[in-house]
Amino acid sequence: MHRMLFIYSLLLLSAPGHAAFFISPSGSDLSGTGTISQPWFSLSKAVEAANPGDTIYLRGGTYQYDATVSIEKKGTAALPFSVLAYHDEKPVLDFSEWKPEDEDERGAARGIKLTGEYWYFRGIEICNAPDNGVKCEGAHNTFDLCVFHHNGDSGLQIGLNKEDYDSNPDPDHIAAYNRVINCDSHRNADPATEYENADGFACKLYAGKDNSFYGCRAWENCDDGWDCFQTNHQITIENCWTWHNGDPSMWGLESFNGDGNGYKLGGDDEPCPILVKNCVAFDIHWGAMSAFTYNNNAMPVTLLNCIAWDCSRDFNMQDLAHVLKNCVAFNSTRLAPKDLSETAVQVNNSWNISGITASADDFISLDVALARAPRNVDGSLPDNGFARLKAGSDLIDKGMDIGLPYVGTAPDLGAYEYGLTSRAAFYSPSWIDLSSASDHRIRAGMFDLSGRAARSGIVAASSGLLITRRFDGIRQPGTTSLIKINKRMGNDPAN
Ligand SMILES: [Ca+2]
Ligand SMILES: [Ca+2]
Ligand SMILES: [Ca+2]
Ligand SMILES: [Ca+2]
Repeated sequence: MHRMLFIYSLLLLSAPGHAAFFISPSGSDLSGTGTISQPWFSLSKAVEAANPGDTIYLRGGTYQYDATVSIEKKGTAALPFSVLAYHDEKPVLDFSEWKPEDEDERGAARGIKLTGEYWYFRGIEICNAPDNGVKCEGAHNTFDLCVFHHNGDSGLQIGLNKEDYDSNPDPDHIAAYNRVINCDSHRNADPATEYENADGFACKLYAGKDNSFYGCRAWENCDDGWDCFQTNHQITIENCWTWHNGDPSMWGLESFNGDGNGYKLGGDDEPCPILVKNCVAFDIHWGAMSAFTYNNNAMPVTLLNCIAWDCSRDFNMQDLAHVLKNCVAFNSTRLAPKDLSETAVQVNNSWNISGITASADDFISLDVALARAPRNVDGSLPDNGFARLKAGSDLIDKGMDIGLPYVGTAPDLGAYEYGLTSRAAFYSPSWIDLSSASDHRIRAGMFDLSGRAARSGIVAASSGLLITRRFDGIRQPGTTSLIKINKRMGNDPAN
């Protein structure tokens, strides 16, 4: 059958009148105009020019900055600011040329300090800041596909401090409602404070409501992978991996106070509701530190389908009625349930079920090289067999139905359901109306502004019929997406 493929329609879904600004490592704040042909150099310059709804594009290459990029402006849900890598380019914000004069200056020397609201960052690498790569004290912000590494304190830290929290008239809604999606944070370390503070991701020291992490990895940080110390609002950590934090041998022979937990889920007797699900921790060996620790949280922590292996302690959940369901532990020095409180609610964990044995043999691979492999093209964690159950594992179908999707007769133990090929839809679904002048099938693909395919699908259309197609892959409601629709002529059912 004769077929012809052509672009049927190209729609840019952004409200008219919103500006796009460009920066480039070879740009100039003095002679540039912020256009693609005459970009600026500094992100600060573009932030200064932007209004709500505008987009700042970062061309690829390394930007050497020597001062904090302060972002204070507030967008709205309908008019967010966007700071995006341009297409598939790789912008790196490198703060290594910044040499603070003293410890006071260093302690405030963040790469980006964000007190603004509704900022969406995508595809940006932030490294070598003397303090945090990013310190987020704002709300409703999103970090998507960003990488934080070799910073002098935590890669990304969300929170205030007790003084600012206590003195703020509305503290619960600042440092709040931030989302961290598909980000990596590694090799952050704070030699200036004897390596005791630099975590991969910190949501600590008085963060506000409802911060969440999804699809992120933290490894080889001198302190913890995740740290939720001293905060008291809901934090959700989902589908994340961490390993090999707190290893003093990585940082020379200087005085070393790194903790080296995987997920530190509380601190200092503050009550903090924390939900951790489908998360992985391994190779957590230094000190007597733990893959998952409640760390004196004054509220019970909930752990669903989490897994730990090769750790000093796997699940350190004492004192309270913590909830652990469908979790797996093996090959640790102090195996669960050794460090679980007597009141912990334990349901269908690998150590609760007689007749099964959790071991490396249950998995396709536990190779760290696969854990640190490049992400899938849509930004999700690499789907290469790492931490995935293999056929015949006795952990399959041994879980309890806790409302997560599953296949087979029951949910499996551990982070990933055997045979479940579709990735969890994280983003809110969107619906797009298509109409067709004649009978044919339409291939509709959705791309984000970096040119990355988010979702695609085939729609069978009849003449004059308005059809509605659901897409689960749009990055954020209200932000700009690109829809490309290819129409295939004829009625070839194969397409
Ligand atoms: Ca510490
Ligand atoms: Ca820490
Ligand atoms: Ca087994
Ligand atoms: Ca199953």
